[in-house]
Amino acid sequence: MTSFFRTPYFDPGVSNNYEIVTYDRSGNAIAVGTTISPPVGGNAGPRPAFRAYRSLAFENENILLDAGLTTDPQAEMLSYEWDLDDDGTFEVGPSTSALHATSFPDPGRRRVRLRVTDSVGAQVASTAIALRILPATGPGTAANLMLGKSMNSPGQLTLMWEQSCLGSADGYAIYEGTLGEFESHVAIDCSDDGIPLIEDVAPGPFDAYYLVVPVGGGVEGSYGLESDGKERPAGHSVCGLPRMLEPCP
Ligand SMILES: [Ca+2]
Ligand SMILES: [Ca+2]
Repeated sequence: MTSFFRTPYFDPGVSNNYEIVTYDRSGNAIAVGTTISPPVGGNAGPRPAFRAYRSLAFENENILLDAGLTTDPQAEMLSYEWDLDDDGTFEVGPSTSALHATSFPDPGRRRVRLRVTDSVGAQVASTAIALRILPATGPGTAANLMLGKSMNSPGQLTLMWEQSCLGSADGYAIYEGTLGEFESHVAIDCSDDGIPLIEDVAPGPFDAYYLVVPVGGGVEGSYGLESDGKERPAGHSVCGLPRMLEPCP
């Protein structure tokens, strides 16, 4: 029997050691090693790697997939595709963004894979990672907001957040304010469809804070809970009494 294995994992111009281990159904194993010296030059495929911010989530709760760990030996522009049900069809993408937010409507186990293509067309798929989706328990889940450097727009920030109200928020508003001057914030972006739960923003010329709030029916929901358990504005329960939304640009 002859089989072929493709791999993007090699270093050109030096000896690379590989070992193949085969198992039978009883667990007996046999290993065969070989050394290959790939020529210098040419293109090597990308090396896909990703992580999920939440491998355990409720149904319809946002899960952020981040392929930012992917590398390419030629440091080429990469495009990303996602197979969200591990059936071999990559139904999301291709996109030049390494981030993808998704959710699943039913509880159960899901396997997700990433496929990356470099600018020469070399394409490599990752192994799958498993996600566990739990039955929803109703509204009131506090949002987690993450902040990082934008991978697509140098000098900008990427805001990533989770849905804060299961099933009840259909959009979001992003506010920017000056640190130390609470309620100095003004609206800088808003959406009425709730997706994507990722936005790049140009940071202000000051020490800024950001608020991302869910929006339902034109009113602003809760800002969520602070780490000390308090909520702003005081007296509002999570996803409870709304405050009127400020005008969005
Ligand atoms: Ca390449
Ligand atoms: Ca698929």
